[in-house]
Amino acid sequence: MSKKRKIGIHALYAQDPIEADRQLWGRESDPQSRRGFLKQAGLAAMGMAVGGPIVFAKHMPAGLIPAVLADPAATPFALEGKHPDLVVLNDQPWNVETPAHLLDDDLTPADKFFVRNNGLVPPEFNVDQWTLTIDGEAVPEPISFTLNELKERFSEHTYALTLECGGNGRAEFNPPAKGNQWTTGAVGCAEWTGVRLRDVLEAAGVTSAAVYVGYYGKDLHLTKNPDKVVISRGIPIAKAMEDETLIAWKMNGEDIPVLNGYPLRLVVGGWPASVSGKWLTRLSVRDRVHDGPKMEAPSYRVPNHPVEPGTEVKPEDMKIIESMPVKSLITYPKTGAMIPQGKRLNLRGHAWAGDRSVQRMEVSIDFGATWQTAQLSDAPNRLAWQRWTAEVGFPEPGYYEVWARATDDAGVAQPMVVPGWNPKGYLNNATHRIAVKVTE
Ligand SMILES: Nc1nc2c(c(=O)[nH]1)N[C@H]1C(S)=C(S)[C@@H](COP(=O)(O)O)O[C@H]1N2
Ligand SMILES: [Mo]
Repeated sequence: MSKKRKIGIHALYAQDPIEADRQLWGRESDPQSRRGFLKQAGLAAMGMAVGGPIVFAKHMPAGLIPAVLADPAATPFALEGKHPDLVVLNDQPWNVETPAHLLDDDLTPADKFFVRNNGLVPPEFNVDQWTLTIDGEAVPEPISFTLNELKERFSEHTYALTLECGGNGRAEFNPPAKGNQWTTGAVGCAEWTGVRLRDVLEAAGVTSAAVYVGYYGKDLHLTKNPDKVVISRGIPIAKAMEDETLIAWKMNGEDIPVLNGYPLRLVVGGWPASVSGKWLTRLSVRDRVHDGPKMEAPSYRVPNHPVEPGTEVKPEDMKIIESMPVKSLITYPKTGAMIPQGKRLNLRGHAWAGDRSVQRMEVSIDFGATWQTAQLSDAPNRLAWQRWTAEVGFPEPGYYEVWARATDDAGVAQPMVVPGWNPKGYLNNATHRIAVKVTE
């Protein structure tokens, strides 16, 4: 399905069926024949692209573009348990983003929460036997807790916490960065329930040698090699010890969805969500910066100094991303809204700022020439996004764009254009904009 955008053909048949066959199916078709005869390899590749084997492939006319690829707006095969209008960027592994208007809820419901998997969801397991082991140089000896022991032994805490993928907004960088082409939807804010990571580290006897806490999860590497670790990132000990850093088993009061880390995950608000390890089985309390897969450059790192777009940056010139930058979304109305002349429009959205809070929210209907202050609510707790609302009027019928800009408590505002290019396309916090048409 990741091929969809590249093909981008809306017609039922390609203009040039022979060329289309070559591109789509990897075969040469017979111009005299109404059918194309697929090579095995082409068939397998097409099966991957459409999400399953094409049962009646032998009847498929030459040059036919499968409907699933022909309509770039459609997300045909919804991910089980997720809202059908989430956008599938990749299904091996699953990477699925949420359109802005579906992020309108105060707390993102489980079925609308984005999915970013680096590997495959863990194969079947017995949740009663799930254990979490704490080990590493900065604990006296490894210690394990079953899920039930965690629940019984430590006090439970609930926080609303915003998770945003470090690569959210990547699609806008130029030259493009490889990786999932997230637009605006790799973000969500849910209420998470669990125990404090700090309480568990203290029970494990964390020593003053602790520098970093790295996680390990039960997901399966894409190669299906059980010995290969998919991803093992971590956070500095100070972030690990914050009140809001949770080892969670509930999202919005229910079991966490399997795709989002059931039965146990780390939730570290305000930092790239890649540090919020899913399917959590082990925490390693390190006496150095953790060195698991995807800690090394260029993963989740940006250049130390601004670079010209397209520059190759040496690993030693990159730093690990910590707090995410200030950002906001317009979640109502959906882009493309039409409103009658004379009617005022109520806008809504969320704003967040990593470890900081958002201090000011503004909207513009004239491409940023003038700005109007929006109402901004306090967050329910630290590291949760904040609701904003605004009411705007339009002078005359026509096309408008609504732009929204947040400023954090250190006075840093979102840029109106895509900020600092970096090799992996992280940290795009440019202002969100929507199209509005005012009709006569
Ligand atoms: N075990 C494990 N944890 C993981 C990942 C993963 O692939 N495996 N992906 C990380 C990344 S890059 C992100 S952005 C978040 C996404 O969390 P979500 O799928 O619940 O939205 O999980 C993080 N935790
Ligand atoms: Mo991510």
